[in-house]
Amino acid sequence: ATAGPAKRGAFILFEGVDRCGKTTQANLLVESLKQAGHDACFMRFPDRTTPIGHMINGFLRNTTDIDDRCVHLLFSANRWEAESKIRELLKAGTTVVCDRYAYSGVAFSASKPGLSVRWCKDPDRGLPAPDKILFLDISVEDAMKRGQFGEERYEKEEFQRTVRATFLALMEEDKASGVAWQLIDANREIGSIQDEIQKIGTSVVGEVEGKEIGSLWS
Ligand code: FDM
Repeated sequence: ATAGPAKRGAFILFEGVDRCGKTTQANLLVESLKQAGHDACFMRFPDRTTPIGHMINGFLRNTTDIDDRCVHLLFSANRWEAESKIRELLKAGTTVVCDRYAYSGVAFSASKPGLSVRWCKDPDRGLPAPDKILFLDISVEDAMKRGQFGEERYEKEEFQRTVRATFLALMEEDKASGVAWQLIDANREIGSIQDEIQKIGTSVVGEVEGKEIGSLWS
């Protein structure tokens, strides 16, 4: 008997406004998947460790100014430089849990005047598509109760409100095409959010068997 095709990993994204708890929950999901015997790893964008990531970091920390469209392309390039690694991990059976991806790319850039959603989506078209997008939703008001935003460029109340609205619009727009968004009420105890996400994560890992890795926005 020949073994069937190796079971691939799932590609699970966490998206949301600042202070919604994405990073905490993404790490908790990786741990619980590993405890259940799955291969899983944490990844985040922007990846500030690469040369492109250094440029992005300087922009976010306000040490350098970069044109809005130019920085949008850098964020996208920062994903493309990880593309083959993501595909290899998924093919090898590792579930990739990712803190922000192209949806953040669009939500943040298209919240600026003059940048359309369509223009913002184009550079990321063709990247590995997620099997699930967990949108950790919290009002900006409630997010701010968790402590003031920091000093980075986008950590401003008004801008974050616009970003949340853009995220919700992207989710709405995707409804017809069956993209697997899941809205999570993030204004709860860490433990109960974790329980909900663990159930979703476990079922997604089971569902990808035999399913090809998709291609973003194409
Ligand atoms: N961000 C993140 C973008 O503007 N575009 C992108 O493509 C991505 C991935 O960068 F304000 C923004 C979102 C956030 C900042 O913050 C990165 P964290 O705290 O490292 O996630």
